[in-house]
Amino acid sequence: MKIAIVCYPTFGGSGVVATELGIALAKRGHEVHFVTYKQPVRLGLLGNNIHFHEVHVPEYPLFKYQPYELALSSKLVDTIKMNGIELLHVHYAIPHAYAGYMAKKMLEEEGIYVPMITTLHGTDITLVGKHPFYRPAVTFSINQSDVVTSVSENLKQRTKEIFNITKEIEVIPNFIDKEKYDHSFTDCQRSNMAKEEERIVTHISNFRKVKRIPDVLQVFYRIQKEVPAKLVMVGEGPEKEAAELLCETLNISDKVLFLGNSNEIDKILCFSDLFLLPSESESFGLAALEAMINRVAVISSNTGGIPEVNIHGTTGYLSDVGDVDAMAKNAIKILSNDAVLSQFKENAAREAKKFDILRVLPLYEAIYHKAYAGRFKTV
Ligand code: GMT
Repeated sequence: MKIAIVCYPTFGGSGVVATELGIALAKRGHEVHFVTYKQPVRLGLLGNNIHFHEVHVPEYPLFKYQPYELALSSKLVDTIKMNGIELLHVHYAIPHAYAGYMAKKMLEEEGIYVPMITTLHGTDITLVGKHPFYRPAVTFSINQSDVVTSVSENLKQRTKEIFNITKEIEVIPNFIDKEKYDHSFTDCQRSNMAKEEERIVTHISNFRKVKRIPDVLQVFYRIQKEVPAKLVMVGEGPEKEAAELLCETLNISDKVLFLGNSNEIDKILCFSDLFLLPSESESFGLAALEAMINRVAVISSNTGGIPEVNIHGTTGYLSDVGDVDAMAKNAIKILSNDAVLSQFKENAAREAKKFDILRVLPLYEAIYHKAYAGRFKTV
């Protein structure tokens, strides 16, 4: 099929999922067209089956806010017409589903019917909880999508609680490409990060409030008092500076490395023993899944969709949001015994394989075909 994918091109989870999905679809022979304002960070070389169309929003002095939705919907109309696109898949409701709907309607005026799949990722839903004035537009664009998917069962329930949704929501979980991790790095360059006897604890995120970065540091503070350890913090975001200050206050700066954004997540996870994800809310927790496939145990909060990924007592442990004592206690239990640690690592990799893209991709393909077959039924 010829598929247009709309996503955020940044390091955020939804952009990563959309990009990896597009790459996998292209490998399966589909023609994939990414439509967004910058080439997605995980998208490598473009080729016969993978194309990128940049949405450009010209600066115009009259506008206080440049109209991205308008530029996106116009770009979609052009891209769909010029490339014979058969299906539109938008990741993240705000404003992608809204712009997608406008494009769809403009095309219908010309007798072109392109079904739209909207995938909800979580922050598009919670954002409306915080800013209810978005509700009418988001409810409308979700209900007007031909198919709506959510990345976890929990997100599906939350969406139904927050919005008046008339559309069925299909759960298609996030995924990882197991094959990418089948190679075992012979040298993770672990010695660059920590001493032989030290455990390596890792956190990867966009350092927003929702990630509860101070909890990451408080858990690590307790860990390093009991077990020799280093903490590797990967990512950039508004909480980073305060985190660096808190490290000084806790007197752990020499044990914490801030690496910034990275395209080499798998290399970092390769030398990690434990992943910390104490988030306030998390629709899925893709970062935890990426850790697990790299044989890293997970200590997380029990919020949102995380329990669908991190299995308590098997791949790691879950605790209430903010319960840093319980998180630290469980982390120490895993880290202080070699046999226990390797059992958790093995379990993590095994459970992660259940989310292999080869299992998940056919679920998307099935809804694509269903939506395409019913494309003349306008919603
Ligand atoms: O919070 C993030 O890490 C970014 C955010 C996004 O919208 O890109 O991630 C959301 O989507 C990811 C992919 O589906 C999920 O794995 C994350 O759990 C979700 N984040 C939240 O719900 C806070």
